[in-house]
Amino acid sequence: MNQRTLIIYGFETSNNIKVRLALEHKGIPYEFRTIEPTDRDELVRVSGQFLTPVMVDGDVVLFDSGAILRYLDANYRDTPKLYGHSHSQQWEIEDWERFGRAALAEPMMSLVHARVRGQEVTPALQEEAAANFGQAIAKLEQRLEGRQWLVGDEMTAADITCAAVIYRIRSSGVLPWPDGVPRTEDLADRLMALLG
Ligand SMILES: N[C@@H](CCC(=O)N[C@@H](CS)C(=O)NCC(=O)O)C(=O)O
Repeated sequence: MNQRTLIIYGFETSNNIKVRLALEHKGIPYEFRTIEPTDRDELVRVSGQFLTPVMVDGDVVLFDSGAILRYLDANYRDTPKLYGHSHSQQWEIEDWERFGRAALAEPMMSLVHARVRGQEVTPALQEEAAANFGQAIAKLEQRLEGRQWLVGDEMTAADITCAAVIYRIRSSGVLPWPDGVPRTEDLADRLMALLG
């Protein structure tokens, strides 16, 4: 497939980093078009909705980071797989991907969405988010004991999803970073090295 250049529209957020990690891991050339978060006219013209990332690959237009990862696996078959090599492995990857999108990302999203809505981010809301994030990180740290990857023996969509969220939380300082989570930090560092 493909003489054309795949395009991603986005800006610096976990879901955009996730898609870029997948493209780098697969070695698929792409152009990243940075949008201004306060001006989404082009995004809406291209994709008919408001959120990033958006992918354009020839005639195919997609939004939602998880949908884009699945599209890449289904259509770029001669590149490293993101969703495993067996039925049961795919289920396990999807379980950890769900964890990355829900328990791990939710504390950050609750604060970001409150700010975007103009709601007051109270100390109580912040404390609740920090406590929930601490619990999610503890689960990840435990899972990574004695293993390099969340599922199987190679990088998958599970690692990419969690690493992008971890990187974003750590670099933005939106939540206090917990002590004593070296395996989680190492996973994020190894994946972020893909972006140079
Ligand atoms: N389910 C979507 C969520 C997309 C999403 O929430 N995108 C954020 C950036 S990560 C966004 O554009 N938020 C709108 C805003 O910032 O106002 C995905 O996984 O791609």
